[in-house]
Amino acid sequence: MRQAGRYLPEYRELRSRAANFLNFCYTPDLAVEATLQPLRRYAMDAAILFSDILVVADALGCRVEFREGEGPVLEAVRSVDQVTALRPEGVIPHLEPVFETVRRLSRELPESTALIGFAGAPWTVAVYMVEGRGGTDCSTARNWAWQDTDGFGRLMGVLVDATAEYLIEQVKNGAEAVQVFDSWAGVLAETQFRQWVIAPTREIVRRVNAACPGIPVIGFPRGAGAHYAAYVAETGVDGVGLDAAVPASWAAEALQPRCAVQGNLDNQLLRAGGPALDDEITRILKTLASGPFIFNLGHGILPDTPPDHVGRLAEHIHGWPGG
Ligand code: 1CP
Repeated sequence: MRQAGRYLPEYRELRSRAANFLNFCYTPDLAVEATLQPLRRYAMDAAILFSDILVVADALGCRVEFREGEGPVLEAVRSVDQVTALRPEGVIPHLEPVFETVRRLSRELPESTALIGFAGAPWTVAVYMVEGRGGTDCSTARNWAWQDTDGFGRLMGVLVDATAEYLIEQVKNGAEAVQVFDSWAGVLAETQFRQWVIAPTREIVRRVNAACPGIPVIGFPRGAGAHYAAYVAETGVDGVGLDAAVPASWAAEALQPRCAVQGNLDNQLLRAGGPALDDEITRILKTLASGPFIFNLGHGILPDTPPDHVGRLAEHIHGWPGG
């Protein structure tokens, strides 16, 4: 999940130096620094590349703008003609500044700190491209997918290719694991979940595994509920990110025998702090830390989280046997 961001005063200062959020992501000096800021404060075992999932939409030619207080706004893609007008061949050249950031980070980070690259999953990036903004119920994308499955499938095909290439390029430049964020997986009914979450993710995992043997792929189908089991069994991911609503005891029984699990502290509790935070960290560790496990939040860190709470979390985990 996000570990950089607005909850850190030094991030807000750095952010104010870039003209806009995408320039921030495309300026290696700033993106390297934003990635490293949380590691300077806390004993984190891994760094997550500072970028955003929407850079792939931008690189395809679907212009993205991050507006203060409003979030991302995109030129909506709602027809096959608009899909045909996208520029898949431009993706890798456009994202060169991100690869430069990855190269610099891989040189700067100590051997013991893993560098995690990432991309949005095709379904989630498609939702932003079709809706044209965040914070919707994804109904324009879901409706297109039901009414014109082949047309929507064309967009998904472009995104599968671009996402796989982008992740492989991150690994070639130094990422040691990659995570695929499917933040809107949870809105889909079973048939669409299989078609637009499981199938494209399986294809991306297959391509990354073929090009980058030994590099773990972590999937995060947020809100997938009972679909988590099929997601793990059928996509071939090496690790799965759990949102905060997934019962840890169920994940230990149903998922951990097949892959590593990552999660799943409620980001609201990290912000709230206090004894309930300590109790919950302990409960998650007791339930999951005897299997393959990466402690994480169930979703990104909230901007009004007190930085001390994050420090307390890192200390608590490192104090755990084997932490
Ligand atoms: O400075 C700012 O105010 C911008 C806030 C911000 C940040 C810090 C955005 C805008 N993106 C990011 C960075 C980011 N995004 C990272 C880098 C790692 C890190 O910060 O440590 C990562 C991994 C992401 C991933 C991301 N972006 C996701 C997937 C994970 C998730 O949170 O579900 C999604 C959905 C986005 C889209 C996005 N980017 C930014 C916003 C505000 C949003 C959400 C818009 C919405 O739908 O409401």
